[in-house]
Amino acid sequence: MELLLYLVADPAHSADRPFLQVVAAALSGGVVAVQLRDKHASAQKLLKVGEEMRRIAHSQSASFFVNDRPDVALALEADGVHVGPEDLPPVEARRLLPRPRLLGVSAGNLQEALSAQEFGADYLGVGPVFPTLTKPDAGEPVGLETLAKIAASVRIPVVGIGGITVENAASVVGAGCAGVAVVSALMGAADPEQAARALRERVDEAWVRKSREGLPETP
Ligand code: TZP
Ligand code: MG
Repeated sequence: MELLLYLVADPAHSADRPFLQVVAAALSGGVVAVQLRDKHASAQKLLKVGEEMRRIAHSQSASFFVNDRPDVALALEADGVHVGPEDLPPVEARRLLPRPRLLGVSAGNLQEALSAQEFGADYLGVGPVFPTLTKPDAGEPVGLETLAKIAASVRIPVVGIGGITVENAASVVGAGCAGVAVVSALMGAADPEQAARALRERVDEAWVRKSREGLPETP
């Protein structure tokens, strides 16, 4: 499962541009996983947009996730679903969407992270890492230190989310995350393809640094 750069695609943040065009551009720039997040859409609308988004994502070898709705993820044959505290609990989402479909779960602290792992999550979205205006009810930022503690305490990959930009993306990977998840850094970018490329560069560099640090010194 690739999680280096995960786009949480929400049409409410695409700055009045054609939503799927923004998503396609971000995918061309290096997004490896995309999640359809639309808090206001009917199931019908999610199916229609999701069908197209899955096609675009798969044409770029990216994974396609649906936010909140295991039923819609199932109907769309999505690669997975992402659930948070107000959605079906992970154990129920897992029952509806057995493996090999992927289950992503939001966690804001260590206890939530461990519990999500126990109930079958394949990856965790931990945040908000930094302050964000995108999700006003996201709670207090967890910060890099807590993020690192969570990432070190679970066996499954963690993506950081919330307030992540090209300036701070490397620190999130440095804290132990597999990748970064963003909304506004890509949905609101003037040039989403270029913005994705710049983010991927920072994330990839941070991974190279991390792998080097993990290697023994060469004599
Ligand atoms: N979950 C925690 S923070 C957040 C979500 C969906 C919003 C992230 O948006 P942005 O614009 O990348 O800060
Ligand atoms: Mg949710």
